[in-house]
Amino acid sequence: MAPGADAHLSPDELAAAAKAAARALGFEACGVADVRSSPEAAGALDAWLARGMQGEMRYMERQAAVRCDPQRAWPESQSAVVVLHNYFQGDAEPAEGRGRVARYALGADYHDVVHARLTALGERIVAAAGAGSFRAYVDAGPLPERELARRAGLGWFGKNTMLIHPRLGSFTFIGVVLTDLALAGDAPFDTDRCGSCRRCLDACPTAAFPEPHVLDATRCVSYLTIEARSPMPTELASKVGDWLFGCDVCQDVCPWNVRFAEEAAEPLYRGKPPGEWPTLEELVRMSEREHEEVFEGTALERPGRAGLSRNAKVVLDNTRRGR
Ligand code: B12
Ligand code: SF4
Ligand code: SF4
Repeated sequence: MAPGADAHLSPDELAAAAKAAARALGFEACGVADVRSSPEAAGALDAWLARGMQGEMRYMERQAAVRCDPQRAWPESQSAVVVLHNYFQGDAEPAEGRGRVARYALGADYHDVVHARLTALGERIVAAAGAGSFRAYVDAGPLPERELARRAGLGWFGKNTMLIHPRLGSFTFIGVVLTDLALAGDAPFDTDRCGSCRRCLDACPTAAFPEPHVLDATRCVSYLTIEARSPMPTELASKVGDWLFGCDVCQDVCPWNVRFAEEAAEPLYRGKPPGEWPTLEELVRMSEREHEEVFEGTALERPGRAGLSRNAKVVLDNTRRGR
């Protein structure tokens, strides 16, 4: 392993400085993970890909080798500072004539919000050390973010595959700052606190869990409404119900969220009032320009006008059938 950048502070002092900076920037939890590759995570990812559960998400195949080895993403990296940002919004009921939007997408695009904050975090770590460099990742890069969060002591993998923090629940984004500085690592979260519960598995509207801890993305409403570009398979479309974008069902039923999820402190994650969202009928008719005007800067840009219009038609059909 190449020697890390020369810091003025000890690994313990640097880790403490990073955690204080993360708190000051509004992250609810922060831990430090080592950046070694993970054979278990690589095995889980390979098995998932071999079963074709990634569907049209070709980037998951292309990046497979890099995904479980942060040092292939950035060879100089020595430590991963991992943070959680709570985005929970209590009541996310849509208004009459509108579809349901997953809570993570109600406000500003988290890629922008978290990335800006991670950059500030990286700068503060480097400033505290007096040396070094960093790279910030949230969702868009080829990192095993849940595995890094578990290794940083931030939670366990629920049967619904979510990273669950014992005091925050799972309505959190995971952000990662890789740095070439050496920071003292935290103890990995090694216990599974799901016990005999299986509420998420039973509640999933499309039966997307072939077994606990494994999600067949090709059946998941989140994939079908956000990532997939093809028309929705008829068998699944009728089960999507009123979800226009994403899905929160397997998190809503989780006791760890029922008990601990609190309204996000971050105002940027708050959505506009339910009555101000476009109606399903409006979404079906919307032009490219209107789509851009309404959804610019939000996660709803991802499926594009065609994707959202497809979803709106599915929800309209389901509503008419009384689902
Ligand atoms: C592809 C993807 C999806 C796909 C597939 C989801 C999935 N479960 O795999 C789809 C489009 C369906 C999706 C949906 C959602 N997603 Co998504 N998604 C991702 C992405 C880009 C990669 C995930 C991945 O690698 N999947 C492949 C499978 C095999 O990996 P996995 O189940 O996560 O398992 C990994 C680890 O758990 C570990 N592992 C698994 N088993 C074992 C066993 C052992 C012994 C060990 C050591 C390790 C290990 O290794 C695996 C490979 O890294 C990540 C961002 C990132 N770069 O990581 C976000 C991410 C997972 N998504 C996120 C979110 C918020 C969502 C949604 C809630 C959005 C919504 N409301 O609609 C849903 C949740 C659905 C669900 N129950 O998972 C967050 C999750 C935050 C959290 N607290 O867990 C992430 C981390 C993005 C972020 N930076 O915040 N997503
Ligand atoms: S997000 Fe919805 S569709 Fe996807 S696994 Fe969870 S409950 Fe099932
Ligand atoms: S609903 Fe139950 S089984 Fe599913 S993730 Fe939560 S605690 Fe685990």
